[in-house]
Amino acid sequence: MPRMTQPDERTGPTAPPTFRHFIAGEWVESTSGATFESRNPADLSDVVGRFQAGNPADVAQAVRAADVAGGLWRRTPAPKRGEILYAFGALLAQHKERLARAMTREMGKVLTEARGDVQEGIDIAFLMAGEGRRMFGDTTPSELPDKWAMSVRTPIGVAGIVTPWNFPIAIPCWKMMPALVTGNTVVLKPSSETPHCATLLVELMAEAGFPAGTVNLVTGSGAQVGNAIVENPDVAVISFTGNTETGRGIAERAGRRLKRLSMELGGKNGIVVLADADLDLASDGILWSAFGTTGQRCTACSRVIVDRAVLNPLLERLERRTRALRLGDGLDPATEVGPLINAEARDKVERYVDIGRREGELVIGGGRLTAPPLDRGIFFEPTIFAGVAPMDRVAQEEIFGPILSIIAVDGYQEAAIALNQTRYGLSSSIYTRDANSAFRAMRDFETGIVYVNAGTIGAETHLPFGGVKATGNGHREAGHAALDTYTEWKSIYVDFSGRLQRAQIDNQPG
Ligand code: UN1
Repeated sequence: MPRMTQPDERTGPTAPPTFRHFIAGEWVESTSGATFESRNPADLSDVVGRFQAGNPADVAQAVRAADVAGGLWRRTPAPKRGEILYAFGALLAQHKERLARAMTREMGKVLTEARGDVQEGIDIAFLMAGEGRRMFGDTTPSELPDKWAMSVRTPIGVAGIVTPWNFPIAIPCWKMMPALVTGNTVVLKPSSETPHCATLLVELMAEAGFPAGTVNLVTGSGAQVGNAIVENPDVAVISFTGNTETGRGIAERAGRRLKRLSMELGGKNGIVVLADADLDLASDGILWSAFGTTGQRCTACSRVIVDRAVLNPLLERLERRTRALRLGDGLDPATEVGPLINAEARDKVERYVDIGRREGELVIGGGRLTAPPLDRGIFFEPTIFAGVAPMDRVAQEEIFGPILSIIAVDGYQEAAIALNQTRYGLSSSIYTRDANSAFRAMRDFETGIVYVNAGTIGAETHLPFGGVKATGNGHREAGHAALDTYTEWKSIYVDFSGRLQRAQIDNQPG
């Protein structure tokens, strides 16, 4: 039976609650009758909840609901749509602490970072709410007399939003806010690692006043739910953040159907440290970028390219400070580094530690943490390899964990070459006290985001976010650039001359 409110059904005194899809404004069960569970990676005995294992039939219902709701929503004045985004942003702010705690419990990032994640959702909600009163097009002169010309943004239709677990509130908001303010409706498929965060988010969206059917949530696997969204002919635009391999598969299938596609994929972000850098400042930025979120950010730094003249003093600082990092449950205020997301992620990190041991030399870390209470979760030591060459596998392949490779070079030129020697191009950084070197880096680094004297993480929502090369397909999220993903341009000509006027012909001599 459909329900209007989210249930908190417990089948026994200790059984976790079961949550539902949100389709056409109602909380409903999957037609599959199956559920899956989400667990706390800091303590695997802690089951956050059970969630619907969605299937293609559920997706078909959600897309139909979104399609129907789109008829009215696209005709709702954009400033009115924006007001609902404002209301949602305010609700997110009001519930920030509750959501942050739920996030830490479900995916492990430390509480201060979880608060930042929710804050990023609030920021984009307010930014996009304002777009309801901007959404600028061009008015421009016509080449003919008594003729008016302008271009306006129009919604594309139903947006399929497929999101990862590492920013379980921020990234769905980055995608849904611009989609909705421009008049699209959405079907959200969150990562199966973070269905609870998505459920809490969608509850607040319903409360904020998004009309029934404008926002739909279908939980479940990529194979069952994600694929069905990508293949559905009534989903006109897909926005995906995740690994490059999955993204490539989505892009191939969506490309055959000529869908609009925004892809935010892998990264192998580097920090260059020149000989004149402030090494304490650089260490701050490197530690935060490499081990913040346990290295599980698209923007995380996994390569440091350092001038040989300062290699040893930098390494000494990094080793000392890495040794002092406190690992644990992110809800504990003393914790600086939380767990990895799951056992599969830890296996992958371990495989790369083996590779790193062959390619470079282990400076610190490299092992699981198994002493109680960390044995209850998926903990891995922050790890540094030195003596790595730019083309080594640990310096080339995305690991998505707390592994940092140190590459020594001589001077800016070599550093810039090494920095760009990667198939990815999301974020990069340079530490230097020399203004000329900083400006050369801003020009030379082949990434969508460049930082000067700051780490590779911490992008702000009012600037374009995204990368070049294999990091994506040229689209940008956040900032006003995000509107491009979710709108079609319509060019409109109004001839008020009362006669036939032929462009390119009647205004030419002869
Ligand atoms: C991501 O890891 O996919 O710049 C997003 C940052 C954050 C966003 C990261 N604002 O690190």
